[in-house]
Amino acid sequence: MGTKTVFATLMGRPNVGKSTLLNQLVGEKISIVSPKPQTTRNRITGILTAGETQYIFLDMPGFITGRSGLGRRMEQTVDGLVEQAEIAVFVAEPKAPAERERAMLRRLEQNAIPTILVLNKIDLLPKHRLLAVMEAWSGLYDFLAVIPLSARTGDGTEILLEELGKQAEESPFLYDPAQLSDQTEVFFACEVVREKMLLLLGDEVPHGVALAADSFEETAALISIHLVIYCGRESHKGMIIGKNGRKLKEISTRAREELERHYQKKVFLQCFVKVKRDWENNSALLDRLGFITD
Ligand SMILES: Nc1nc2c(ncn2[C@@H]2O[C@H](COP(=O)(O)OP(=O)(O)OP(=O)(O)O)[C@@H](O)[C@H]2O)c(=O)[nH]1
Ligand SMILES: [Mg+2]
Repeated sequence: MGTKTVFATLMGRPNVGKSTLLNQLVGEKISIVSPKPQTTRNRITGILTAGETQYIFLDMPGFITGRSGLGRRMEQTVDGLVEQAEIAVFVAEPKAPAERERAMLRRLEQNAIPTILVLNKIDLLPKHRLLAVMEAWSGLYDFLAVIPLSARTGDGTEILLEELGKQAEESPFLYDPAQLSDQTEVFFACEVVREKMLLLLGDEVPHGVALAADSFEETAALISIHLVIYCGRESHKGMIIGKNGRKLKEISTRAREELERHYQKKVFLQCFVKVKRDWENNSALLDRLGFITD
């Protein structure tokens, strides 16, 4: 038998666990994760090659209503990916469907997109409540399958892969089987720093930053990365840097440690904070920062 491929687009409201699921499926951290909604801002591709099947997963921002230039681009990314999806993996928390979720299902229906429903975070749900939740969702769409799952523990992911495998079509592999993602190392480094900011700073500040690499140099022994953190306000810059530079040091140390584990190499990481007023609405800068819509 020949090789097969399947494209699966992970979609759902912010914070339901799409990126955690992507990482669990691929078996490595590809997409950053945080307890704060709107963590993912771009399309992130993860690749799993198992036997003769190559699964290509697309992670993306959650369903949001974009208010800033950045928010609108995130919303457009979602809209484009929803409508172009080959197979949708609709991720939701195991509770009653919200209006936004119903609206998205209607969009999928209009575009006749085959959809698998994943009810994630079942590790948090008492078992006896699962059936009622599954019933509440099942009537909303002619799902290919409804799969309760825990992206955190990995429970249920085999069933999801099995269902997706049924949808795979004969095709040569589109990526080298050793490849896990198509994102650049520079982008990943910026994302890891942004994740640490989401984890270590309050709500407002990390949502108001964007990162770009000034330089990324790799030698046999060391990766040296210089990043710029753009923020919109002088007060945010102060919070990012912290008293005596302590906060920024903590952010960069945590990011460096993770990048060293990821690259299996020593990393030198320097982050420089710059105020760029209203960057979220600066179209040229958004282009440069890679917020290109799909
Ligand atoms: N208990 C539990 N927590 C989970 C599970 N999956 C994800 N989480 C947590 O849910 C939070 C959000 O996870 P993400 O993977 O960042 O969610 P997302 O859907 O990608 O969010 P956005 O990128 O903001 O749209 C994080 O704190 C995760 O650790 C799960 O199966 N069980
Ligand atoms: Mg995400």
